[in-house]
Amino acid sequence: MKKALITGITGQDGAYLTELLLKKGYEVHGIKRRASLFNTDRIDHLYQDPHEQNVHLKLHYGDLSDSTNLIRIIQEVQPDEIYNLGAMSHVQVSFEAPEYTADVDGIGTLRILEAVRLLGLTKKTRIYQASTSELYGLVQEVPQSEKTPFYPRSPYAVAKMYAFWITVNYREAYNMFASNGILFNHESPLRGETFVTRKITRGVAKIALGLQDKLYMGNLDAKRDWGHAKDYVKAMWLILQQDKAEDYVIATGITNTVREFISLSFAEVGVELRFEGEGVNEKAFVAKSFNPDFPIPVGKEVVAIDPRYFRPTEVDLLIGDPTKAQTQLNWKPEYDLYTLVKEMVAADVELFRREKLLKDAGYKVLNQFE
Ligand code: NDP
Ligand code: GDR
Repeated sequence: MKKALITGITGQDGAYLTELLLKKGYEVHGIKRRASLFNTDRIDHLYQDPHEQNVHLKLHYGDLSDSTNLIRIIQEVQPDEIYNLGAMSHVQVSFEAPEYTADVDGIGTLRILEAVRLLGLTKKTRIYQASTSELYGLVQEVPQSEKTPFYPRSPYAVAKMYAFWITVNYREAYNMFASNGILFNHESPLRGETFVTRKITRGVAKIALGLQDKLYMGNLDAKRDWGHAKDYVKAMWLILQQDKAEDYVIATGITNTVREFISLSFAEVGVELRFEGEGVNEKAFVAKSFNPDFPIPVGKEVVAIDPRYFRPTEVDLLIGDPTKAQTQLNWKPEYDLYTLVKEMVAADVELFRREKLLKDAGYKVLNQFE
């Protein structure tokens, strides 16, 4: 039985990857951070009581900022594959916590590589590094491929650039099987609530159910190549099954603006929008409302701009060229933007329907103080 170790197992990708690897018969080990509240919601359905026989999912407390703990866990587990998904992954937050981001996202990767080397596991353990389309930053060329030069535009992207190159360097210097997946944005109903897609689908669901008035957004002109996390974790696995360690772009090859994502999401609840104005004065109003389940008045303002969400340096346009992954990995995504949006909006409508039911029945929504 192959053993995999996943950092960031409690995140969006960690959850989908764990599910995939368990299905493939792996013993999966994950590193979770100690938190003052439970933080394993996304993988609770996969959790097995450690007192049972044949437990295939095991969690270890740890942190990418702590070498001692990473070395101990890697020594204990002796993994065949390590998926380094752990990171402070929010671009805007990285401007507020740049040193922490550099430590966890940049040096954290070095700590994993060095632990494998020090423990003499370079022949046994294959390493996947979660690299990102944010490395491309300021547009040099489109579509972006493995050959496109990097120009990172945030402390997050700069830290990930270090992680990218230290992975390449350990591969070349010590002949390790260490690969970067340069993944473009990928989303799902498990996406963190403050990333733009999930913020939109949650907002749309709440507005449709009468639980929220308006959605405040940042830059609506940013263009992203959005895929589904379920498709993208398959690529991570494929990258580690190759004969040779290499780096791969994983993307759909199609780009859309944030504004378009908003329109598609409102369309899922039967609402057509009309955008008016420019920059900070842009607003969106309900132009047509044709779903009797969610009767939103025509003319209602549902989107406005809050400059707080603008970034000091923005990444304007991402569109990936997945040719290498398609030909060498035989990777092909099953979802497109429409099926992704449909699934995300439906999941959030379901989530907030439950909240509304509780609220209407007089129960207080948990974790909210008055
Ligand atoms: P999430 O933010 O959903 O998950 C991040 C994970 O990292 C969580 O499990 C989090 O733990 C953990 N983590 C955060 N800080 C630390 C730390 N100091 N030590 C150990 N673990 C830590 O991210 P995604 O699942 O979306 O992304 C996975 C990886 O892929 C990240 O490295 C991200 O930067 C990268 N990436 C993501 C893309 C995307 O579009 N989703 C695209 C390209 C790259 P906790 O749950 O406790 O917060
Ligand atoms: P990104 O994702 O920065 O691409 O990083 P995010 O969803 O945060 O932003 C995408 C674009 O939307 C614009 N935007 C807003 N973003 C947020 N979060 N909130 C808003 O209100 C808002 N309004 C407009 C942003 O300015 C940006 O242009 C994600 C993360 O998962 C990274 O970890 C990963 O490496 C990259 O994707 C690929």
